[in-house]
Amino acid sequence: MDDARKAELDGYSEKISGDNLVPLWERLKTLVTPEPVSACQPHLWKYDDIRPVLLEAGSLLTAKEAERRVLILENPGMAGESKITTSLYAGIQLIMPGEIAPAHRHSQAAFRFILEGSGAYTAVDGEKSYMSKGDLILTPSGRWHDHGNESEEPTFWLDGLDIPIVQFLDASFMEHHSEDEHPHVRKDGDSVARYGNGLMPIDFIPVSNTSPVMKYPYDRTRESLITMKEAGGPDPCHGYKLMYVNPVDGKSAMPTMGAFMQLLPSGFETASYRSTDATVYSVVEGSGKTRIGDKEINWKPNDTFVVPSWHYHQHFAGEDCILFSYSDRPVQQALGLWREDRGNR
Ligand code: GTQ
Repeated sequence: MDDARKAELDGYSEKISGDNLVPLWERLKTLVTPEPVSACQPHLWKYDDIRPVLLEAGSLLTAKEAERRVLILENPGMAGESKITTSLYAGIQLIMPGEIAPAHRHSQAAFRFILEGSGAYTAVDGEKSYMSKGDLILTPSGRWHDHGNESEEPTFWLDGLDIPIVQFLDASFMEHHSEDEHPHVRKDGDSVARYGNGLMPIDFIPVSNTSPVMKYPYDRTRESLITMKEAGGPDPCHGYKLMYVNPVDGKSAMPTMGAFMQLLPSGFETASYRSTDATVYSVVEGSGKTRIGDKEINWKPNDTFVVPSWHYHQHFAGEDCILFSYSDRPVQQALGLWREDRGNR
């Protein structure tokens, strides 16, 4: 393009900018890309780095003062945005013995993936789910929830929330309960007994598209994985991988976040794989490494790491490893956008 034409086109853009108009021909290439382009970067957060500073926050302010005593895991490619991936939030929460994190409810859905401690709980609409390492506990959209710690030890967990999705849709509502604790109106573990044993009350009518099971205990998840491993036949890309499901419809336990648990046998090396759902991993057992493009991340238990959308990656298990992960996969699948590439190049 010669200088005169460029000046003419620039002049045109300048002229219409005051009318809140922008020529698409200047933007098309960045708006509609041939492949996903993301600010999200591969990154590792080591539990050994987070634990001491979070404990320090434990003596700086109470759970009640903070409302939630959490350190946000912020992706270095999206500083200031409180996101771990473009669509999802992650934080590590601490509750000290005897504390209550007061009851509130919000549009954002959350889950707790327990890292350390036992005897603390999350109560959802007054039903307590007690925490042990590796448990997944749901807090569906719009339900009252408070956290408490009846044990003698600090309890740490990974919070996964769909905050950036709700923000993107401008659909956030939040309220505080009049009391710190919602009245404990239901028996502890009620939802697991009713819906989590391969049974369901006859004529049950679901009130939402989130699983009615509030807790997926680790001992059961682990038993499933170990049994599968003993039977053999790992998937080349995933090892032995399970998805947390809503027993009502067999779909993802949560509509906005897919949650998964996988076992990689000692010495296993996964085949190169990529998918459009950026994925957050929390290491439950074992140590190993993950190669993401040309970056290598060495991880061990309770570390958190992120694999961005459409990045080839491979996991290497130094010993038998169990990895929890979550992503926006159910959102992309509901919209017909999800893609994977099993490396058959
Ligand atoms: O526990 O309700 O990490 O509302 C961020 C927002 C946790 C919670 C977070 C929240 C919570």
